[in-house]
Amino acid sequence: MKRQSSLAMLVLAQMPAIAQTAARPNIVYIMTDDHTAQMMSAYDTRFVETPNLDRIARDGVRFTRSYVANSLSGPSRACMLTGKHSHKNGFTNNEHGIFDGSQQTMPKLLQAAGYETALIGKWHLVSTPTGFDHWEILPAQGDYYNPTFIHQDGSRAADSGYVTRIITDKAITWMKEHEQATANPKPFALFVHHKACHRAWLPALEDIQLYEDRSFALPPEFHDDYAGRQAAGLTEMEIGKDMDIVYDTKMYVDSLTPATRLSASYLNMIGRLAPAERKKYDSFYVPLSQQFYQKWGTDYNFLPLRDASSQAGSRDAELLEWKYQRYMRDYAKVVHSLDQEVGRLLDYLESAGLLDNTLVVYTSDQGFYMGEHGWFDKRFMYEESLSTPLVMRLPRGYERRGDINEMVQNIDYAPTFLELAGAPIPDDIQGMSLVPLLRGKSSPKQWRDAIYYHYYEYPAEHAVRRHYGIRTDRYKLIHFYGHDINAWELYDMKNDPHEMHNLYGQPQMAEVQADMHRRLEALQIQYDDPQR
Ligand code: SGN
Ligand code: CA
Repeated sequence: MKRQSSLAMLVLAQMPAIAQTAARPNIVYIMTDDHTAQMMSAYDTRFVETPNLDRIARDGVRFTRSYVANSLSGPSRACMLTGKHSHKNGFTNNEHGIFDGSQQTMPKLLQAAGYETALIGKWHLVSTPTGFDHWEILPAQGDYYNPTFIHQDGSRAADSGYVTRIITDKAITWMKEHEQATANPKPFALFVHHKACHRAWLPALEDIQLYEDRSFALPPEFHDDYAGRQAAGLTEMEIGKDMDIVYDTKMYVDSLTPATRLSASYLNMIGRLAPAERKKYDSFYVPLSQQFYQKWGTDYNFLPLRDASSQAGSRDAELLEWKYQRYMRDYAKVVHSLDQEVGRLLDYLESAGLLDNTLVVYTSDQGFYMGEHGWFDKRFMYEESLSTPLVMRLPRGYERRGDINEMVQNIDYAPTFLELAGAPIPDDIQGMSLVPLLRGKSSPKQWRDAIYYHYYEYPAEHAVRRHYGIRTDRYKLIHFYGHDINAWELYDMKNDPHEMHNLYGQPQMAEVQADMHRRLEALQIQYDDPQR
């Protein structure tokens, strides 16, 4: 890939300057927060319809094995920006990380190659963005309603409206201004980073009624007892045990509601609504909450509600399933507006005549659990949160269509964009350019046969222990480590796709296990991870 890119540079160097600009595609990178493939109909038709996101896949390509390197917001973003694993870019976890913006990043390299770069939306890397000609970011996680943005001059101001719509408006405005600024604008790379669909899944007011008549099927492994998987049993991310009845499921009536761990945060979030908006919000959630507290009472012990102890037909079991339905419905509403807004962005690109010379990428910072193993949240190297949606609409000249089944990772985006821009790919970038997969009608013969993963944020919210591991086509080996755990897990992804049976140490797996250990160590050496 690197050889190809230097060839591209050579060709480029011989082209006249204007032709170079005209030929190079724009990049529109749309990244959502916690949007998982189960909730995108191009990947999974069980739950929601996402016609606009699917349109990107339909007109372009869908990656069926798309993974992150560290399933958490800040770390994922740092991997994407640098093309390097967390131990190399230095941002290993949200709690203590400050991204070193002086390091080499893909946006800076794109700038050096003559691109104009812009970033709009969630940043979450603490330090001030570098490498962007224009940026407007949400502080930390940002808010859904009337959100505050930080501007390049350091000022902060709240915009009116719903965050997904505002981010889209800002992105379109920036593109319009960019296109109109000069007769011959530079190619651009625009990073549109949505807050949707992050917890606590607050819907756009116009979508608040959606999905209420839908009853979502429970995932098959909803009632997991975590046998044989120590780290899974130690978490604080169970829908039953850990979802806050006020903050997460939005059951709040002024005079009735018990104070919960997160009820003050809930009031802060919805306190951002203007009086007329709040009225609309309350007209939906307050009657639901009244019914809820009438049924359950306010002194019912909503927490802890542990699935393993919930007898079928018991109050706990009924409440658990009710929480799941609330979670699914609210998340689905947030996805709906996201889908609409991505459609609006695509429409703009089309009407401005930009679509055919633009790479449009749609992805998320990681996947998410929609009740699998009884969970919400992410962090684990198990499939639902190791994976992330990845679809692309390709610029003119890139002929690939349909599914791409090679294993790809978010460290691959940086070298891909650089190669596409005709810029050299520095040797220290650890990802692989996806351009060979996008060019031509089929994949090249040589590709990676395993991916490496490393998660670091413990002790922290949701209590997922630190772990690293390898996934190959067939197997997955994970090591959970730290002061209170030292546990290995081995899965056969073909016979056990839901990762319910830890086969580590089983005699019939001895050969596979030894081979997976060897391959894991080889990857840790290749990526130079000191933690092994
Ligand atoms: C917040 C959420 C967590 C979530 C992290 C990280 N809690 O802390 O549930 O795991 O963000 O998410 S909340 O009470 O503030 O909603 S990430 O996507 O930004 O990494
Ligand atoms: Ca996230």
